[in-house]
Amino acid sequence: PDLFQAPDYYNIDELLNDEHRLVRDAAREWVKREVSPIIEEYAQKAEFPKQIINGLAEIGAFGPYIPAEYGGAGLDQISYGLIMQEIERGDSGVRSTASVQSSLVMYPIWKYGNEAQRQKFLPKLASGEWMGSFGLTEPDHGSNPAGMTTNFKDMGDHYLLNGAKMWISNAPFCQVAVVWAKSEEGRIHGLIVERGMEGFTTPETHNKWSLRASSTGELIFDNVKVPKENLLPNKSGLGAPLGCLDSARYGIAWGAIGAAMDCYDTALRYSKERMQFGKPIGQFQLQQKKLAEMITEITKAQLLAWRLGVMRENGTATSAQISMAKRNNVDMAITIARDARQMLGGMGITGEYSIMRHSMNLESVITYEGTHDIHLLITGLDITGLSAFK
Ligand code: TGC
Ligand code: FAD
Repeated sequence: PDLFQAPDYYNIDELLNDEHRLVRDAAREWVKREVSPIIEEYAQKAEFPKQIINGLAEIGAFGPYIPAEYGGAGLDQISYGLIMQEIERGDSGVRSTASVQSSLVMYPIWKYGNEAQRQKFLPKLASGEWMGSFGLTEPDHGSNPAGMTTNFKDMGDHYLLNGAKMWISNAPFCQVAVVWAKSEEGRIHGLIVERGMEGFTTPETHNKWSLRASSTGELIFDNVKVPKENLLPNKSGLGAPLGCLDSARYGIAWGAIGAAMDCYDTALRYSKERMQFGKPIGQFQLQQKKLAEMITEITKAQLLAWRLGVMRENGTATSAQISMAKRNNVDMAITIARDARQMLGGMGITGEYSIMRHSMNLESVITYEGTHDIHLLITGLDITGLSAFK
């Protein structure tokens, strides 16, 4: 059984309203019931558990903050964050699937799409009937998406799309892909590419040691005819995909707390049960130091995420503030995962416990949605006004 007990050292529950707690508890119960019992097996066999798609939709994980008129859950930013926290407590790969669907596929269609596109795509994405992917990264352009070479030409009655995207979450089974490509004038636009369009393929990426329960692949466009009505009309330029990343990175700042909580809770319980030298290992100062630092860092990360959520909700959070939270909280989680794994000794490397899986997953989380170093440079730019990228 999943014995997880969420730490709340500073009584952060008091900062939440009834709806937040309700949404959080429903997600927590669902993860215990539907994710924890199966996720290790799926990670071991490197497969996304498709049977959880309906459940993800039911707990509001697909478009938590998208208005109900489009099938979204119509929740606020704190509820969105709490759902991500609970899902990532189960597995970062499952949270990735939800992040991509919500913030990288539904968000751009909602914000940059027209009414017909919203009506056509959002309800089916919210229910999980259709799954989406987001193609920004290319084989030769990761941290610097402005250099992308994927492009489309205006052929009169349609666009002709060519190029390739790499490292795309959900790609192998997506029904729709929001793809960022350059026009003949070199301006970046978002196009909705649908499975079945001729010349569009999505080969899976194999042999990952991280995020194994999430399906990753390529998006390849070989003279794909994209109907003109599939171009997102209301925003273009690099700021369009980066705006989606703001929303996803905010969710990751919360999600990482979930992974860290699970590692801490597991290590704490183990430290009280595991006897060495005639004592529980939790009685040794070196192990207490690890646990005490973990709960301190989790508490700081919770406060950062909560405050950022309040600022997101009232529309004042800056992209640089989001970068700080994503970077800090993922780094916090990966450090805790590593220390927690050591506390379990040999047992820590097995699939009997979730820690090694979290630890490996977080290697992707610290890389995608902007690497650890890129986010540091975004903070550097924000405080000095000097860009290290240009
Ligand atoms: P720069 O000149 O700074 O900006 C270009 C334009 O964009 C605007 N902008 C933003 N707008 C909205 N939100 C943001 N966060 C923004 N950041 C910048 C900016 O104002 C400007 O607008 P305008 O109107 O003046 O043109 O761009 P740059 O080329 O110098 O690049 C900056 C840099 C390096 C920070 C950016 O390229 C970056 O963030 N790189 C990291 C790439 C990245 O995060 N890729 C993620 C791919 S998706 C993914 O990983 C999904 S994982 C899936 C999962 O969760 O499972
Ligand atoms: P690079 O950009 O080549 O970076 C290599 C190293 O160089 C990094 O350490 C980086 O920090 C450093 N570096 C780069 N530029 C600088 C600089 N200016 N100064 C200092 N250091 C620098 N992308 C999508 O579009 N959609 C997805 O759904 C998606 N899902 C993903 C899922 C997984 C499992 C993974 C691993 C990645 C995913 N990505 C996705 C891609 C991800 O966003 C990129 O991997 C990431 O942005 C880094 O790009 P890169 O791998 O090309 O590394």
